[in-house]
Amino acid sequence: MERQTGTTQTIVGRSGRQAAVVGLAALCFLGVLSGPLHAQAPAKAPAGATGQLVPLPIQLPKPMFEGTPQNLSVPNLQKPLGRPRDPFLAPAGVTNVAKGKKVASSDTEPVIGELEQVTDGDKKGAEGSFVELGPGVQYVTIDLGATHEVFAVLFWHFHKTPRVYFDVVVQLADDADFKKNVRTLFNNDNDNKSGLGAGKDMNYVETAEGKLVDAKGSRARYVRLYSRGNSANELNHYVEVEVFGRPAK
Ligand SMILES: [Ca+2]
Ligand SMILES: [Ca+2]
Repeated sequence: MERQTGTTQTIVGRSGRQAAVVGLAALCFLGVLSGPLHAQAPAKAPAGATGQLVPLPIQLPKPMFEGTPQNLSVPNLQKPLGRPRDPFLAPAGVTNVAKGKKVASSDTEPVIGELEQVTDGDKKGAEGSFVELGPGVQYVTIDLGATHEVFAVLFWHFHKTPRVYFDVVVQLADDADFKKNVRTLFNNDNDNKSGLGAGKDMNYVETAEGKLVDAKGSRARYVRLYSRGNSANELNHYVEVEVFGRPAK
């Protein structure tokens, strides 16, 4: 649609109203003919990208609830999209490089479950498929084992029931202690309660789709996710964290 609008504006500038009317009619005609074909065409790579971009090979778990989440009195809450998330494009061959990787945490003795569950590939929303960390600010750190080009971080805190996790911050770094080359990909702690700096991202409701954060091909070995309790209790949970990337050259 953007391209069609641009073409129409060009015609108006060049040849006046009559040409614009003719151009619009032609575009509408073309639109009728090509509309269904366009709808089925695969997503195109943005101009200037190197190599072929394809949708991330995301495999979603079964939803545990349907429809619009119940009313949650949470400020700065993102409105649900009401349809599946658009495909996220990344270079062909990018996979979940976090699967089975080592996980460390601010809570070394989880209340329920084990830290390994953060990267074990089990994304089910059911009981037994999440690790529960203590109250307050807690984080998990995933060691990718080597420097990777990271394109997206996809994570599920909990998706058995609709919840909002607070002060979600996602960071990349070159070291396990997050002192070297720290980059923040997402931060919805807008009042800086967690002390990592105020973020501008919005609160969101957990669903089976998980939360996908753009990492723009950043190079990093370590990925860290923070949270500070949720709308149902003060605890912190992780069902799974996926990091879509490829080994850095
Ligand atoms: Ca898991
Ligand atoms: Ca906050």
